[in-house]
Amino acid sequence: MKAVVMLFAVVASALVLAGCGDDGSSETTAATTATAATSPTAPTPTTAPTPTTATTPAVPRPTTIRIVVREGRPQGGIQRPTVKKGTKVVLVIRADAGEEVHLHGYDIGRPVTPGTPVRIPFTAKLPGRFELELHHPDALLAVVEVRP
Ligand SMILES: [Cu+2]
Repeated sequence: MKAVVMLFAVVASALVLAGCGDDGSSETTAATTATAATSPTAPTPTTAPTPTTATTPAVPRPTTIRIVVREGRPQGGIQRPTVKKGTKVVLVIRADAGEEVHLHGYDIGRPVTPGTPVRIPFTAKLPGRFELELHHPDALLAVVEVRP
């Protein structure tokens, strides 16, 4: 029985460690798969006043949000972009320092290479407010609001 308890403890701590940070790859894969399954023609069972049919172009362009970080701070202050649920979004972060950018909630992390913009493409299918952070050093870069 002791072995079983130990195993559980190991699994539990692994889950905790995965909560914030560096496991971007597996999360991204899952998100991409789910996107393909749910996105294009699924009817939206809401009371949203905007029709999603006639005015939608065939290939929606992604919403690009650009952030420049100098000396650990987002230039122009913390951005608070708002997008509609289902929008394809690309975060483009140009940072002169730091190890990782991390989009909370969607839990997407990407390593930072100074001088090279980091791209985080994702589909905004989770409504709420989500912090985009720089890690090591830590700084809040933006808060992305996804409206249902
Ligand atoms: Cu974080």
